[in-house]
Formats: sequence, structure tokens, C-alpha cells
Amino acid sequence: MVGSIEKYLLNKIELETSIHITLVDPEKITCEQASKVAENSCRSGTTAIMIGGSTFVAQDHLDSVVNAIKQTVEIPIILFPNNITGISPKADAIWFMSLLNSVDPYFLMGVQILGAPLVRKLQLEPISMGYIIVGEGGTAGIVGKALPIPYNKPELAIAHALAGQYLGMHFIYLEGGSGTKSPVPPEVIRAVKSVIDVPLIVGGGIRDKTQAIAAVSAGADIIVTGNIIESINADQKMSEIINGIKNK
Ligand code: 1GP
Repeated sequence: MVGSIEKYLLNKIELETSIHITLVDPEKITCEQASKVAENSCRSGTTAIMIGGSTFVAQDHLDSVVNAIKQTVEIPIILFPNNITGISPKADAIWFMSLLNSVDPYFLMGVQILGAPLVRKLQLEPISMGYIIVGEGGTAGIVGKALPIPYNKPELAIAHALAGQYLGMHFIYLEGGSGTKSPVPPEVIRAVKSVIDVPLIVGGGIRDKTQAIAAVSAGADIIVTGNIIESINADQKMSEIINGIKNK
């Protein structure tokens, strides 16, 4: 079953070859800032807004951030939950994800079982995704109890991605870790993309147009940037990244 937000993403990928999604971390931002980021990102041509962080957030603040963004932009809001507390009623969809290289069954299937009835009750569109932590892995790797896949072991990334696809996941996400010094290398992206048929998402440490173009040229269908919104000249950098991947 493919819902309307997933169709929207797939259509955009088909039309534009590769797309950008802006990640907003509710832990780091006020509602006013979140609205501004969403508005500017939208103006720069981002395709959707993802909302989620790796550690702790008060649920009422998450709800307020989602609501604030919803009132500001019309592009879809997709939750990117790190736990059951990452679910919020006013979003359009949720990455219904399993951390494929976690050693903790909670992050593989436990939290999904706990969250599924709430996702249904709130009528959030679940978009099935296999999440794989590579490289340094960052906070997401620690919190999710992952065994991050080293960048020099692309065959392991391939095995995880294939397993996700064969289990029926609609998207595969290679996560280098938010703020990581080295984003996922093109060789790893290329290796994974060469074996999977579902869209590939890549994020973590993408800070400029050159890195973004390298990721999409290697086969990323979606790139996600988060931290960049906190940098100086954030709007300009975002526009350069988005224009860069559109015109590559
Ligand atoms: C989403 O973790 C990324 O996959 C976001 O990373 O904050 O480094 O852009 P940055």
C-alpha cells in the first residue's frame, strides 16, 4: 500500500531525479525558528520537512513545532522518530522505520509494535523505511545501540540494505550521523544503490553543494540536511545545495 505522501515523494524523484528534504530537530529550535526554517527551506525548493532528533524532546514541544510548521508551509511534514515519543498528531506521515543494524530488538521491532496502534489512531501515513547507521554514526548510533558499518565495508552496507528491501521496506536510509565530519562516501552510496531497487536516502554531515552533488551523483535519490540550518548564511547554503542537485 502506497499512501499519498509516499506517492508525492516518488513523483518528485521521478520528475527531478533527486530531491532534498530539510530535517528540523525540535530539541534545538523554538516554534518561531522552526516556522522560519520551514519557510526559507520551502522557498529554496526543499521537497518536505522531516521532524525528529536523536535524544530527548518534550512531546508538547514537538507538537507545537509540528503545528507551527504546518501553519507556515504546505509541503508535507514527515516525522522521523527516534522513539515512541517522536509521534505527533498533526504531521502528514511518519517514517515507519527499523534500525537495521541495532543490536537492541527494541529498535528493530519493539518500538514499532508499541507505536503502530497510535500511528493508525492518528491516521498518520506510515512510510516503511530501513535505517542503516554507517561511519561514525553519531548520537543516533549511540541511542539506537547500532553497530555502525565502517565506510570501508560497503559490502556490509549492501547486505543490510538488501535485507531491508527483501523484508518489504519501501526506502533505505544511509545515516552517517548528524553533524558527522565525513558524510557517507560516494563509493558506499554507489555500492548500495547498485543493488537495491527502492529509493535511497542519504544524510549526515552534508554541508555544501559539492558534497550534495557527490551524494546524488553516486545514486542518492533523497538527501537530507539538518545542521546546516544553524550555520551562517544557512538560506544561501540551502539554496546552493538544492539548486546544485537539480542542475547537476
Ligand atoms: C539526517 O542526520 C542527518 O540524516 C542530518 O545530518 O544534521 O549533519 O545535516 P546533519
